Amino acid sequence: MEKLLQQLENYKKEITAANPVSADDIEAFRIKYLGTKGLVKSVMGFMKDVAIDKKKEAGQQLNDFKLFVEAKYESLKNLISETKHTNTDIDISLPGNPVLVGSRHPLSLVLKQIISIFQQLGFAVAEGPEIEDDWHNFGAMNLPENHPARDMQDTFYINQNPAWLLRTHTSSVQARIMEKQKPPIRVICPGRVYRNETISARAHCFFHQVEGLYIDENVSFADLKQTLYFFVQEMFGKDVKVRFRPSYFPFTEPSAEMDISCLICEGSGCNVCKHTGWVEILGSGMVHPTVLENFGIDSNKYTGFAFGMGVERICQLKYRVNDLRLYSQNDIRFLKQFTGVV
Ligand code: 2U9
Repeated sequence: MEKLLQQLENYKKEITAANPVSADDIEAFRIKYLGTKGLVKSVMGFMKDVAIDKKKEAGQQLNDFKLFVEAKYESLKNLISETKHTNTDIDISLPGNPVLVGSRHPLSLVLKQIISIFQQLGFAVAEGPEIEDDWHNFGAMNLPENHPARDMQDTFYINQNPAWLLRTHTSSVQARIMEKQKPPIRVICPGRVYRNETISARAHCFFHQVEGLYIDENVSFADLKQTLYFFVQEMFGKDVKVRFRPSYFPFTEPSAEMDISCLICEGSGCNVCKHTGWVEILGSGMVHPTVLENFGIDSNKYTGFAFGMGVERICQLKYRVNDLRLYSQNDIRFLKQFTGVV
């Protein structure tokens, strides 16, 4: 028994020191120690020479020895499968598979720029729901019941509940702000709006707006003009000229549309400006007293100006995008032209 234990210790030392690396050497190790004619089988044969009262202990020792050899063999196999991956299969000198990073959508780029210009003037940014009720989209905005903008032709109503509609402008967001907040209010509201129009190069069933609202004591039309002049100079450059034309919106009085000098022909006349030298870029006006009173704001104490612009329109003028459908077709040849332009 003593001799057997000594013998097993010697074998363990030999096995611990064994260091086969290649697959062939590890297989030779298996055959030598764990094969049908291997060492583990042959030491098991010693059992028959062990005295009867020592058989239990000897069996234990031999079994431990077998587990020891098997564990060593498993660790050698794992080692080879790890080195196989790092050294043999992967050629680290090969160029990697290119990852397409993509780029910002032109409307996102332009929107980001519009927001940052108004932020410089102290405007906060607010967002609101795209599904609205009649009051926030129309009623509060002084749009009378029979106004054409309420017509089923223009507005998408929700089938399940026609009291709900898809907002036709982001004025509904300003309405929600005026409900909660008292003047001074200085905010811009960017977002998607919906109108039921036949899709063409010049119209889509949705587009993006930025509307602005500034209400305080002594806000004047001069403030409106200077604010919007600053905006176009930042957006289109210092040389751009502006003009205001009288207009009409139910929610502003007086109302005005703003044109900028044509960026293509610099005022001399071309197709883009229809030979007028001017292109329309946004609508604006002094907030109608009725709209202020709708929210409990004293129109004798407070005045305000508001404006609205289409992001697609600004992007069209800045980058000469002449078909509205391009913005939503996901054509990579169109989209990749805007990588890093702003
Ligand atoms: C409140 C009061 C007044 C927002 C305004 C316009 C003029 C305007 C159009 C421009 C092109 C919409 O995207 S477009 O089709 N918008 O001309 N929007 S004043 O007036 C408001 C808003 C909120 C409480």
